[in-house]
Amino acid sequence: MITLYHCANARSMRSLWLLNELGLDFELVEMPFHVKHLRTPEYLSVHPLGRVPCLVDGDLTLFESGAIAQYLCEQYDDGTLGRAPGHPERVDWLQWLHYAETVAVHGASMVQQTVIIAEPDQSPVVKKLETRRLEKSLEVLNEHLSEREYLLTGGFTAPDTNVGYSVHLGSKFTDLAAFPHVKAYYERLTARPAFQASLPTGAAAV
Ligand SMILES: N[C@@H](CCC(=O)N[C@@H](CS)C(=O)NCC(=O)O)C(=O)O
Repeated sequence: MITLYHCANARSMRSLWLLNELGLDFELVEMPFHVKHLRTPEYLSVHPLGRVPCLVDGDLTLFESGAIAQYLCEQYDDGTLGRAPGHPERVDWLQWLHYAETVAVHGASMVQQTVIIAEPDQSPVVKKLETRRLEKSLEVLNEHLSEREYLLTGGFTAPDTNVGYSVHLGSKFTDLAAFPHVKAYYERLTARPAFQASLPTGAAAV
């Protein structure tokens, strides 16, 4: 049995989305995004930093959303969402899978600066720098997507869930209209039923 530890709108949305794309059965353990819930002795015994995502599959426990995507594809995919070693798109698959974090770190810094840190301690310099760095990372994506619908020419794959989440997060801090190919890509992604099934519902949606 697969269990995913998740917080609404956090990077664990990547793993949730991919599980949904793969059509796997899993148990979702959803926690409010607060240290009070993430740093309990019980959860620290699952993830040593008390962060999300964390995936448990039988005896195996995995954190890091990139590793989780790679594992799920190697274990459960038929070659649609994954690219095995030797496949002509394997190296691109790896590069874009991990590019997701290059984009997401700036969104995560902006969450810290705008939501987690109280206003008097927020830094206008950090906010400006992180927004600019987020935009630079989206520029690279925009150029890449000017010639293809998804990150790989071969179609939608697991890196699209990880990068797609990063774009979803980034869109809260910059206007995607400045990156038309990214905007169109984001619209394609958000139309997918598996993406929609990974969005928060109820109180967590606000
Ligand atoms: N590189 C890790 C980052 C995991 C991470 O930092 N997750 C954030 C949510 S987006 C978290 O759990 N933060 C809670 C905290 O730092 O207390 C991954 O991609 O899985």
